[in-house]
Amino acid sequence: MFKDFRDYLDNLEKHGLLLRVTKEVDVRYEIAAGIRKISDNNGPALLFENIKGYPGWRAVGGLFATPRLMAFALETEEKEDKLLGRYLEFDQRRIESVLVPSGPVKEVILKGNDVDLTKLPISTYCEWDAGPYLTAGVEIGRHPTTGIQNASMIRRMLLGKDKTSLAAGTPHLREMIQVAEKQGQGLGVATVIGAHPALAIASQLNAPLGVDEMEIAGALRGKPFEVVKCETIDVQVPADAEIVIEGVTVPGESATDGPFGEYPGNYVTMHNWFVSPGEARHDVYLVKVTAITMRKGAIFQAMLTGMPTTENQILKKWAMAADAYRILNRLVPYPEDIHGVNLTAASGGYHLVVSIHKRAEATARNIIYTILVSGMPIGHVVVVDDDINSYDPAEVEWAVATRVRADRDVIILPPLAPEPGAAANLPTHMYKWGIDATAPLMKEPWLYKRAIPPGVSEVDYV
Ligand SMILES: [Mn+2]
Repeated sequence: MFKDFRDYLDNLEKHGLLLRVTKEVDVRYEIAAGIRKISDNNGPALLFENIKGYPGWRAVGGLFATPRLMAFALETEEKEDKLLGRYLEFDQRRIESVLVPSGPVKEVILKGNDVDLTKLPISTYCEWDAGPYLTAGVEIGRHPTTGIQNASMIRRMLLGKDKTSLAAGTPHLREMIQVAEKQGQGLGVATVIGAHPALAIASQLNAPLGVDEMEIAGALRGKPFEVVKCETIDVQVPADAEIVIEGVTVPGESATDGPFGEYPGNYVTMHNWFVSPGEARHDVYLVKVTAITMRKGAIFQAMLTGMPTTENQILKKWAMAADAYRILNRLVPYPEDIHGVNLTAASGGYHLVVSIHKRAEATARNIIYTILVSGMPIGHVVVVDDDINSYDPAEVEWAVATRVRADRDVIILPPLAPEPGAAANLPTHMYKWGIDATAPLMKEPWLYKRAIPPGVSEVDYV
């Protein structure tokens, strides 16, 4: 069990999963390029110790860049079923946070004119990005009426020494900002950078509004988060975080944001978000930063998104798969009939492949319909039989190639209202399809079986 963020980094290094980079790097593209390279080469995560123009600063990046790194953060094995199973162990559990008077995050407190985000090594990531972005922060806010906190991750464009955008794509934070604005106030939002990894992991779960994801994070790490009060806003944050940026949304004002290379793999601007066909949405909020608190020698965290596969797709992959599993668990008569639930990282999270033990012909279709209208941001569902490994793209392709009758098994839904978190300038959120790539139930099942000679595993001469 990791004690805190630094202990987690120490453990990563001990296991060869964190590399110190002493070569000087620029926050403009160079940190991102390093993370890109390790994302494409199965790690390790990187600790940049020499950042041009930011003497004394260190920045870690790519912490969740590979399934191996995720498995390490989750303290489980790097196997699809183990990773999903780990989420299903903790996603319904809670351990309440404990308020403490102070903690390391208060070692440095900057307020008023001392607030200057340009002194933090905030990266610019992809070629056409509009500017530097905060990407690895967990945004924590408190619901103005219920008083319950919420944790999620949202991109934040740097707009000045004390200003950022807040492109509130996650529905709960957006809801809280809207409630505050109706009361004529801004919402206090704390950006937590460099906390115990359970916080970032739990922030990706689809917990209902009214559930504090930090309590799920407590359940994941097996002990409560110790939290301290922020200096300038009514929010509580992990006492041992590296950096906390406190800010307040400015009611009635919107911010510019993007283009920014996002999780679908392309650039996402805000003017083409939509709530229904043709209806533009402009809820990019402006945040005025009111304080920055830090540990001494704080370690910054960079996080790459953009073209899959990056830590963004990996970080949400099993959180979303667990959500899909919970939905399907209620749908099929026998939960053990669900063999694999693969939210593919390579699709940016838009493809779900489900393998099932099929007892009734309609089950695959029911799975497709149910997931596509569930409100999850999944655009395409492929259902395969349990003799197909849903995590192996080649096996899935073979099932699609040999078990699909296009006139019957390709299901195209009429346009749907986009789900609350719809975030991309892509058709995926409204125009959805599924493929039933299961073989029909029949008396001669060998018709659809893979043709393989028996005894391959006993061959010992090659
Ligand atoms: Mn939430």
